[in-house]
Amino acid sequence: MNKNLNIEELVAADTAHHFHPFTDHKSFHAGGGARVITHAKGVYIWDGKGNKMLDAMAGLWCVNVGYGRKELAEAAYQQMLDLPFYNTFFKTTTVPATLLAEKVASLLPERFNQVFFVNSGSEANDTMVRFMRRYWEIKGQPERMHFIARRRAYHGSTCISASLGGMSAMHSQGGLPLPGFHHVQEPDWFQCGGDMSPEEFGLKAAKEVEDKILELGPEKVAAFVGEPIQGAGGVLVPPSTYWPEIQKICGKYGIPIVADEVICGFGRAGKWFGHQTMGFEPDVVIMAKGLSSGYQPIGAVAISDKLIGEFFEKGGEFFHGYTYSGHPVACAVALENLRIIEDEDMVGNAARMEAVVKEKIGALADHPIVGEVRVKGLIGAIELVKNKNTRERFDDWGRVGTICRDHCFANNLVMRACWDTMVFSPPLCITEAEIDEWAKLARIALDKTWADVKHEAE
Ligand code: PXG
Repeated sequence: MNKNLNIEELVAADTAHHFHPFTDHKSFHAGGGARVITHAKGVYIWDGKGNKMLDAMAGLWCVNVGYGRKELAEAAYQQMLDLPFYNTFFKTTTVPATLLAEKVASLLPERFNQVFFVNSGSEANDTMVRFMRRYWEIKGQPERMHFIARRRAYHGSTCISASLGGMSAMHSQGGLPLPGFHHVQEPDWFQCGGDMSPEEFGLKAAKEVEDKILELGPEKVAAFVGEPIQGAGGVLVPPSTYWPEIQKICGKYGIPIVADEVICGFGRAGKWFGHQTMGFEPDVVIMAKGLSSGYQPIGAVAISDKLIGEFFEKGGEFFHGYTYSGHPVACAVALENLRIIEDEDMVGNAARMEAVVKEKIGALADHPIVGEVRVKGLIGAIELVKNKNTRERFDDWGRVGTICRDHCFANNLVMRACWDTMVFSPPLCITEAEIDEWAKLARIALDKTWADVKHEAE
């Protein structure tokens, strides 16, 4: 870090020139500008004012190996010296792109042997949509153009991936979703399950997928797309009945399942991939984030042998790719990242730490403002409610979550608010002592939030 950095000047320059993503610009420009993050180590980040914060979000659900891993910087440095760029178009490859494709295929279930590289989760989903539509053309079923996804799903921010996602706020701007994208009930028992048991609700949510297939006509559906656990939607861990039923329904109508593993992949939910944790078998797997632990922008789409076999046999050229598909530096870093995850058994650590998080963060369920704590591996959520027993929310959904998030920040803890759901996804290297500290900081933030809004519950 540049020790002579003048943070006030930097913040002023940022406000003057930096057009930020996912930011309320009116309040941003009226307020004190951006928080500057200057450096990080392990599970901690530091801001320009010298505050050290426990990052229970791993950046943006992505820094799986934790911050400050020198090996990753060295892998990038060495690759930049050897070959900073070459493309992977027109029957060309580079060493790291090939080795990474081989490695990713080896980590996935056996039926996956072909991996397409992109630069982000959004591009991965765009690629998947182009692939699936082309696949069905090749199969002589060009009318299969329609995708079924869930409300509150997040699949990215390009026109296609935002259309595929089910975020109503994103759809409210610029004429989205584009035609061909349909959304059904998200498997959120806590918010939407009413008097049903979670298992009953899981079946009901899955039934909506079948209803939508029949409404559109099975012969028009290209694929069903879902995150094994919806992340930005509020860490919605589906009831145990949900995914097996989805598998049955999609099997019945011959509709491929796409698992968007951008958050759940690479150990997050306690196994290498979220579909393994949740117990279903996708035909396509979407990856990004944990693939490089965020040290480089890279994503990937893996396609099962069944789909790719027919595609290769009859497809000819697929007119699709990005300049930086399989970028050698990003691939070299991702390879080293996967080596670290494997050698240091970080997937095993996520599985082991699940019990510790359940014990320590789970203990917050006794708090008057907490309606539920749910945890799978190292991803989870804390629901903020007005009434614990009825699961009733506070008015103006999202307001209390923002209050709590601000109290977290003020107490040197990073957790994200998805409406009134506090979500977490810490680095997979987190230790018991760090989870202990996180739980203490979280309780302080909950106490302060409750003090602010308690009168509304009385
Ligand atoms: N799929 C999933 C499941 C994601 O979580 C994407 C695709 C898109 O990836 P890129 O790399 O294009 O951003 C994501 C990204 C949030 C938040 O507010 C979550 C994401 C991105 C930005 C904000 O929690 N997830």
